[in-house]
Amino acid sequence: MKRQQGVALTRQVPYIRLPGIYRNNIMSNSDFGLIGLAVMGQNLVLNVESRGFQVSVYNRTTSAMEEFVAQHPDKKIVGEETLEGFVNSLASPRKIMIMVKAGGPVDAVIESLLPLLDKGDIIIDGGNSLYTDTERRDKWLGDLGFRFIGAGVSGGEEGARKGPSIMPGGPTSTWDVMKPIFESISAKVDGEPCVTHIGTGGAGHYVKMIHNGIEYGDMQLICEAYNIFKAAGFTPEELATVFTDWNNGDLESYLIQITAKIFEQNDPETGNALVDVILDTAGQKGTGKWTLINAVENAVVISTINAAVEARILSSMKDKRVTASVILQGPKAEITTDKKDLVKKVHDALFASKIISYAQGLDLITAMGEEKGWGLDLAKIAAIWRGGCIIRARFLNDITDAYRKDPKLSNLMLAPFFTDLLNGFQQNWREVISIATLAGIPVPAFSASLGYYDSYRSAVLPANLLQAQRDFFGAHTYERTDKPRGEFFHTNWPDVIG
Ligand code: NBP
Repeated sequence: MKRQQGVALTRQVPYIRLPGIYRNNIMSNSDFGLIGLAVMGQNLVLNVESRGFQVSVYNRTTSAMEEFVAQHPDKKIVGEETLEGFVNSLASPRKIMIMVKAGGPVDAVIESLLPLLDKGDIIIDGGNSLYTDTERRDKWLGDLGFRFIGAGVSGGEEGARKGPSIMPGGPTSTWDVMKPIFESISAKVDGEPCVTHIGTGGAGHYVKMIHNGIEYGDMQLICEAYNIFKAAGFTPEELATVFTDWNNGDLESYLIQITAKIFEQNDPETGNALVDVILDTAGQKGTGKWTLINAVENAVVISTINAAVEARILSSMKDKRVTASVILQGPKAEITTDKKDLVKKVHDALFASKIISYAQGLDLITAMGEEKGWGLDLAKIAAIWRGGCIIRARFLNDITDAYRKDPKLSNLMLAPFFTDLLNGFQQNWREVISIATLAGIPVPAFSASLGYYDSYRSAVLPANLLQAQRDFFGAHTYERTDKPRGEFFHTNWPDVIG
């Protein structure tokens, strides 16, 4: 067994190398173990270690482990070449976090770990696993006497290093064991750690999935604002100023902040703004798609997130779009609205759409929580998104307040604070969508959000005609406006020839 390690030990004892093996007889076992030393794993290890814990690490490809350990000689990090060595280096009950690619690799790691573990040891899957996989693993490992936590970790590389938002799901008793480590490594907002026990089973990974869906929505809404400003002739410098100003106001958020920084970044090769040389095709890893599938299964509308996922798909069809751009006609993408006026209008449209996106995402979390009996606390979920994660934003304080005041809130739009905002924003929101549409600029997420808002506030929708159509071709029956609900009627519609 070969053990590589960063030198600094808790008690500053020298590292002892015995013939043939690397071994330290004096050093205590590690408090925490992590498997998977890619970007997230490495940064989480540094984070955990920085809070005073000794961490053992293992990676399938040994060279990655060796390089990582060598880069951090002063840290209490123990590198192991073999899984056996890794497992043996951990204090009992072992706490092992897996940070590998979601899907098959997680099962592969668990399967190779199981013969080496003792009952009661804790495995934490910190990757972006599909919550149904987490539910399966929870049962599988629970039945075998092991303890399992499926924890969503958000914040990317920087969050993992400095303090992520963590969404753990699993048995309460296992959470209690992990709580001190999770609370110490998580981001803090107003002294509160951005981690809470989300619920049992796959609840943590489920909430992380919706978090990612909301992230898709936020990013697309910002892109639509940018596209409108571009058509109005804003330079990258002007865009940087707009987003910096927004970040100093009620739209303050990580994504607005990094967007301002992106506009300030020049391309060393051309000297132009870097954003202008980046190809307009977006990638995705699947959490947005999973969110959509789950929304359909739960009959919950998440039209903003849906539009965001579809926008990425359309963006990836670059060749088809280029071909169509010279065949299909539309107006010149040019906006002549006064720039200051436009900034205010787009601010309102963006904020209103963002409220809708969160309202929809939280609606889906509520529906699924009820379906699964997870007992989810929306105020706590919103609170742990206030720091560390990609969607962290000032207005999550207001969302937290709204759910603290009314835990049974039926829709975020109906919390008085957000109702007032939407009522105030709605006129500019409409105007922005009109301006963009008349200039042929696609604003699918702005439009989907407004469509949801208008549908939700419509006491009467045209579904009367829809029910008539259904009854016409399929005798599906309908209810009447002038009869009690629950009474169903059918009409013998005329035959149609053809
Ligand atoms: P990746 O998702 O790129 O995974 C790379 C790691 O998985 C490497 O350590 C690799 O080992 C290991 N691995 C693979 Br691939 N197949 C394996 C197998 N069959 N057995 C053992 N190890 C295997 O890493 P990441 O970007 O750090 O993300 C880790 C997890 O965290 C993912 O689930 C990701 O979705 C999630 N996440 C990522 C971010 C982010 O910003 N990147 C943010 C939040 C969550 P190798 O070195 O031997 O190939």
